[in-house]
Amino acid sequence: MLPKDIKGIFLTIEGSEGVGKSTAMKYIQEYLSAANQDYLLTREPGGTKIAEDIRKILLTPNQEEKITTETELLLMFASRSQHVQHVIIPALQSGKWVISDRFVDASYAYQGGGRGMDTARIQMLEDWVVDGLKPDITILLDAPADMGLLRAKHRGPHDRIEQEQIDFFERVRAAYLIRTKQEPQRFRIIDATQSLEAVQMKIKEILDELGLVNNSLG
Ligand code: Z5A
Repeated sequence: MLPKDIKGIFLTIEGSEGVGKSTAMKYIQEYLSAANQDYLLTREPGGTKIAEDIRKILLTPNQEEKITTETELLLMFASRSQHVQHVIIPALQSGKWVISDRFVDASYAYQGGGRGMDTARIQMLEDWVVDGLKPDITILLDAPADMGLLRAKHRGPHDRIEQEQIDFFERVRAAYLIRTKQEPQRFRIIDATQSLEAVQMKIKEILDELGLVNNSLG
């Protein structure tokens, strides 16, 4: 059961490939540091030793044995269980803000939307593994799949999931947008096709809304 003594704020960043999540995380880090807010930056899949080991299995291309859709989903939630119990909940209990680069919504978007997995199965795992823990705010960086892929192209070799075709990432984007309609109070959608400055301005407005006094970032 979710402990009652959660004191920190839980914020997640979501979006398809290359929309600027890592860049947004850096900006949020600067904002929280300037506001003297105690925080923890983390990511999924990953965030603990075991969860990072699972991440390697999930993202390393493997020609010898195809990872099934079921295995992919279960491993996402296995790593999430480690992350939630060992990192996210203790940090929130200590009053830290936790900022995670992806969380449960990514499973609905990638395994549900991208792979076509029945969302009832994802919901079942969410109920079991995450046990009621919901982000206070989720920032969705939204952009057409081709733009994200273009931005991400300049990095190193593609991981296993990044090797998917554009229609996969279009389904991911569509599934994210469905999530925003289901929980409009939690999501803040940012048009990620805008300039970096414009995106950061929107992120600042969202963080300001959360009540931290921080006038040092323009
Ligand atoms: N996954 C899943 O399937 N199911 C799950 O439940 C979970 C995850 C949790 C790992 O995610 C993979 O796991 C991911 C989903 C899957 N697979 N895919 N694809 P990840 O978050 O580690 O990796 P990622 O999605 O591939 O993120 P990314 O490619 O690193 O992208 P990003 O962090 O969103 O982008 P970025 O590095 O910040 O920006 C990309 C470039 O664009 C960079 O050069 C920036 O300087 C530039 N940029 C950023 N913003 C702008 C603007 N506004 N204008 C111009 N240029 C910009």
